[in-house]
Amino acid sequence: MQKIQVIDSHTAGEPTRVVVSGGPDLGKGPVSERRKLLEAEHDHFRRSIILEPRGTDYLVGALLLEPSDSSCDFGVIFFDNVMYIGMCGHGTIGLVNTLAHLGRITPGTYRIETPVGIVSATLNQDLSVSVTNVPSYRKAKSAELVLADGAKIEVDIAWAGNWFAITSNHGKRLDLSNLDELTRYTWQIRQAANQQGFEAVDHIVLWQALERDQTNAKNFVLCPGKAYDRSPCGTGTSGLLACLASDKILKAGEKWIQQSIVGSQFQAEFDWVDESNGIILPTITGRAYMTSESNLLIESDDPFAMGITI
Ligand code: PYC
Repeated sequence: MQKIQVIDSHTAGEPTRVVVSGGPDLGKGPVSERRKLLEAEHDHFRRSIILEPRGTDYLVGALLLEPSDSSCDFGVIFFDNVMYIGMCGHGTIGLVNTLAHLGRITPGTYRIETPVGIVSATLNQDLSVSVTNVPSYRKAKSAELVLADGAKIEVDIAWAGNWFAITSNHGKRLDLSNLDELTRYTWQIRQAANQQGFEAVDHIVLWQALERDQTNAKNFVLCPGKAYDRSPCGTGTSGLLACLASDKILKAGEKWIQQSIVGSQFQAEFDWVDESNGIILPTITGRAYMTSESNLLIESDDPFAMGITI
């Protein structure tokens, strides 16, 4: 029987399952290469952890690794119900709070090797975690997409560790009672983006500015496997910041409070990497809470050992 030690947490409502031990041997190469190996030769591992009956469509997995880059403290590969995601903001916060829970780190700053670059994460004294993401930028402004029903929509395309189509021009009610419509609509945007020149786009962000409280904006984020992000999405918020920075709506160092569709929040800000090219370094702050410590068990004769694939 295979035994995989995992710790589950949620960051602003979105779950992360950190695989602490029991993962496949991927060697000691760069994490970007180990991600390719995991996908090519051990994809059943991802499926058995994330898919039903051991997982669920909105769960993100984080395989904890030794880094290959000697300047880093940890390595990680993130994955969901359909793919390996480049970076994950809520997942990095979940990983760091999990490492603290395990007694492996104390407050301080840690460098983490991901398949798309090195990020740094500070575990603050109050147990919040500030993640400085990979350099992020807007690739296209107001790209017009034609949806399957013929409607047109303008989206910004941004890189922030994952590829995003981002828009506030949607006319939709961003509310939990409207989930079916938000999912249907963002799935149409995803398909249109992939068919109309933006093949790599895997996440969709609908957002709206808020006039109340201290909160700047609310969003709905569709993840690659059609589940929605319960958190404000760390990489999605990074992508939005890249757009706001390029439009001179937000200045370097200014705080941005991003609310998710379930009402949870991340605080965000950015520094310029290269203002002339619109490249920013976003930092997202949030906190994860532990939800369980367990061993996943996989019996060799279990017909759903590798999960239920839809
Ligand atoms: O927080 O970056 C994020 C994220 C990506 C997918 C789900 N959450």
